Amino acid sequence: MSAIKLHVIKPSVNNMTARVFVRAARLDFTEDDAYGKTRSPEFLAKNPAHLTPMMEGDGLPKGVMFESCAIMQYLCNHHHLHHFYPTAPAERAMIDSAMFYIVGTLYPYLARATYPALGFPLYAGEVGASEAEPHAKEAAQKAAVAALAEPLDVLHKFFMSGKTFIGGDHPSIADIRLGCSLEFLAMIDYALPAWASHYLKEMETRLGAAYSEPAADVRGYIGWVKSNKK
Ligand SMILES: N[C@@H](CCC(=O)N[C@@H](CS)C(=O)NCC(=O)O)C(=O)O
Repeated sequence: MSAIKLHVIKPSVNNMTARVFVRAARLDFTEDDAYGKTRSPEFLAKNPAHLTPMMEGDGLPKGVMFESCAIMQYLCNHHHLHHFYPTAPAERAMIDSAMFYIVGTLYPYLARATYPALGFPLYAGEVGASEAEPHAKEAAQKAAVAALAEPLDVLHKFFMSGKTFIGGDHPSIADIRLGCSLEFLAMIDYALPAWASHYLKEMETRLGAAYSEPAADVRGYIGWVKSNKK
């Protein structure tokens, strides 16, 4: 039996991140489709946060863990996958810095910009999730789209700074998190800067089927939502 069991929701880029990683790292894993199951008593008993990706793994104190980036960090540490997550403290610090910036700054803008169109629930307390008038929701969504440019520029100029990837000449776990996140921007036909389109192509070329296979689920979902809107 595989040591790693991933519980995933396939149209999600948070999930795509973990799904690409286990494939790229050639780990032995199984996947369970958790769509519609995350609030079930069985799932909640394992993971009260009801979030996917969730990984079941031997030796984890609670038997499971969640958060896409933490899953990648743990698996890199456990399997000594230094080409995805360098061990030198200064190099690792840059990967961590980029990854926290992606999930803490870029992704909240990206979610506010794309979730309404994707039909995904927005986070409580946000305009999009409130009883606000449609014009207020639209204004909030537009503001989020406009806000994306700055973190994208920082990721390019500061973290990549002339290299192909944040990880240098090989995609790191921060790159996997970034590439997967950017996939959702197709939902709103966001005009990616040229460097980002090139970067996504490089990610897919370098990681091959490890990237393309989970990407197909996200792209398929986006295509399906778009075709239903016509
Ligand atoms: N920061 C988390 C976000 C995880 C997340 O939001 N997962 C959503 C799918 S995109 C989920 O599982 N939702 C199901 C639920 O809340 O019941 C990560 O990167 O793993």
